Amino acid sequence: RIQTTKDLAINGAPPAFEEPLHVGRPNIGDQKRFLELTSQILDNRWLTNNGPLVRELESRVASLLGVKHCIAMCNGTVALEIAIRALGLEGEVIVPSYTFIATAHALHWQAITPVFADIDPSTHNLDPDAVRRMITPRTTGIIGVHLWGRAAPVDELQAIADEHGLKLMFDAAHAFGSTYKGQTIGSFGACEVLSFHATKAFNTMEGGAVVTNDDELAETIRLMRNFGFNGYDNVIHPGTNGKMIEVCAAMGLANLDGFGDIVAINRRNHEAYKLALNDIPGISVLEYGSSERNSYHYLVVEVGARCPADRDEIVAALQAENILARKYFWPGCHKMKPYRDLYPHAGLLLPNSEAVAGRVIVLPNGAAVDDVAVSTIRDVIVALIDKRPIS
Ligand code: T4K
Repeated sequence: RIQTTKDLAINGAPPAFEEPLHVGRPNIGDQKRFLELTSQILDNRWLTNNGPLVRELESRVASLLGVKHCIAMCNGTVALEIAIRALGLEGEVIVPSYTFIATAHALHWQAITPVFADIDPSTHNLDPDAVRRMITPRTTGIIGVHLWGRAAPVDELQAIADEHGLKLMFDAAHAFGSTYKGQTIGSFGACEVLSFHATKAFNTMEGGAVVTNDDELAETIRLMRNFGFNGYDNVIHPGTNGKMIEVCAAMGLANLDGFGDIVAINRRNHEAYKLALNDIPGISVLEYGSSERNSYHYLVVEVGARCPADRDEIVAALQAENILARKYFWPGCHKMKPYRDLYPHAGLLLPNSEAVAGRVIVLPNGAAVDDVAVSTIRDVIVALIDKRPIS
């Protein structure tokens, strides 16, 4: 048991855990069902190209989210790229910098300039006033990100888009099953993009989807996902290969039924983490509130100025114990190599993004986390700040 600084692995003691405790350990649902479906795939010899399991997954996700169309893809990044292209975005598109790099890359990859707008430090999502400040004559769209599954300011962003004639779409990679004003995320903006990556609350190993209520857009996206084919030998649209394979759909179908159980485990862990950590000076566990649904997948902790240890010291101490805490999404897209050379002064416009990126730690969550893990994480932080003055 860790009681003093001498017991910490950073000071030479053995690590608290022999095996690493990961952020993003995949949730595995009904394993028997997955293996049955996989065997069915092999028997049918239908492995990809809009197979029966992909179509079943699309229809189940669409009805779960209350949206007309779900177009499954090989991953969330390709889904973003296709949605951006299908919407005809070009020139400049406004995005947060405080997000996973894929949001910016999906634009840059298509020679569109991602223009980074600052976030509201209390929500970690785009600040509508900051978005307004970044609009130029070259702006064609806005991509809001529902970070940590908490909805972006959908109504405010829609109002800005309408006022300036811009397209609005959402990166909903974190937001499977979340709500905004009581409505399930999936129907907002022109379309929303989901990620079903292995590390997400709901996963298909690799995978993603575009969801939309727009029939014409859905049709274009379906064509673009499959090289623009409209039947054999007939290409009617430019396209790429964004198809989901049947094995991934099988994983999705096997995971879908257990999604509620995963959320319940995450919620329970969230309560345990709050009890264990919130009385440490300067430490606070991000709240999801009771008025909206959230998968509680991301266990986000903010390290404030009152904490005697800084964020990086805490992460280093936890990692030494084999608790692989992450600094998502430090340092912000605008400071990553492909963008920092393009926008050397972007940081001046992004004070909140930089501050939040400097104080967030994401901790392990899901079925692998138990009370021992939570109390060990508390013990590590308490031992680290032992006898240091509180600022
Ligand atoms: N937009 C947003 C806002 C996103 O967050 C993402 C993805 C996207 C778009 C793009 O969607 P995809 O194209 O990925 O579908 C991870 C994920 O790779 C990425 O999907 C996710 N966001 C991001 C937040 O996290 P890394 O670089 O942190 O992953 P990595 O390899 O370090 O894995 C995380 C931890 O999970 C590790 O400690 C190991 C553990 N792990 C991972 C895998 C894959 C396992 O235990 N088993 C596994 O199979 O990006």
